[in-house]
Amino acid sequence: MYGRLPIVKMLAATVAGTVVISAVMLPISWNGQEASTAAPKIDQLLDVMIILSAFVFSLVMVMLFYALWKFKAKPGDESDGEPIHGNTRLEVAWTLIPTIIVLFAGGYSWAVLNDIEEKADNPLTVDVFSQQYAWSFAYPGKGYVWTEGEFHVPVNRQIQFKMHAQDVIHSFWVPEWRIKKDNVPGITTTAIVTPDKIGTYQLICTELCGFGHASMRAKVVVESPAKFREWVAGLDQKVPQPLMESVVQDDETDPVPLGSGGA
Ligand SMILES: [Cu+2]
Repeated sequence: MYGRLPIVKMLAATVAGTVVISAVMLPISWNGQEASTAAPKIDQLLDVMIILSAFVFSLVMVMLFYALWKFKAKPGDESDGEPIHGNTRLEVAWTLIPTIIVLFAGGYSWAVLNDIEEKADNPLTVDVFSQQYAWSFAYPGKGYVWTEGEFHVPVNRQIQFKMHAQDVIHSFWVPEWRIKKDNVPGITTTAIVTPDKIGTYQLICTELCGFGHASMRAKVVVESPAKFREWVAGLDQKVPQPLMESVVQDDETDPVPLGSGGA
């Protein structure tokens, strides 16, 4: 037998590792400014995941270095290692602990997702079209007026983005909103976000989609409802027919007139 593991010391080293890694990682603002109602909740989730990951990483490192130090062969020792037939307590522990961590992380993520995707009473629908290598946008409530490379949304109103891809998979990401969703050819995906800070942001394609992927960006303007109404009233182009077909196939889109409620 190897004797008992120095459990208390190993646990102390694991906790110390968790504290040090967390102290380095938590103050970093990984995604910049928070500009949607979902952002603080997602950032908090990320913080919890960082602490959990720091704990698991520290535990593995402590066990690894303990084993390296404790069971190192003496110089000149050419004999076989001791035969080992399992350790029930250890096996129960390394099954139970990860199970608890994964169930907790899954449950917590589920709760956050449920919360941030809860539908508001009067959402604004915006159709998003993505193709190599450009973004364009339509406002169904305004008779599908269409704009390229830049879109505006009112502040403090829930937006339901209906995503369409014309060729390959693209992905919709506005870092300050934290929301990220794939645009997949043949189906319509939905992203829900409530921007809560006026400003200009960047929409970034975050799915490697070809040669021009890095330049596939669009300007995002979050403004007051009045300014938004003015901007959208100035749009005079309608969605081109090939793009419109991908809207028609989406039987979920339920245009909410821009005039109703907040916008
Ligand atoms: Cu891309």
